[in-house]
Amino acid sequence: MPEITTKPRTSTKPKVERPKLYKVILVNDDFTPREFVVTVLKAEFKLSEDQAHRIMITAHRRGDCVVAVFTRDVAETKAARATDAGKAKGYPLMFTTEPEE
Ligand code: TYC
Repeated sequence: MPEITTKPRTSTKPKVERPKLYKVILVNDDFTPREFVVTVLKAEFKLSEDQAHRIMITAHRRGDCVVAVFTRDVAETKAARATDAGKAKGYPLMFTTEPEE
């Protein structure tokens, strides 16, 4: 009778993958009032006045700014809700999403 020997597995491949994260990006425009951008950032992303103001000013000066990172579904939902808040007031305010490297 041949003997069967088994080797313990030494692979370190994780059993659960980490979900990919997506950036929500605030895009500058020439029309949306600064204070409205701050209000939307505070409401949708639960930022403080100070955090929201810094992100708004960075987008205003550089063209865009990363607001936060989330799983894909959460990032897309928040970006759409924040963009719609501007649209409801007739502003071209825009939030986009893109995968993290
Ligand atoms: N540039 C706008 C203004 O001067 C303010 C603004 C900032 C709009 C950031 C959009 O993502 C934005 N009124």
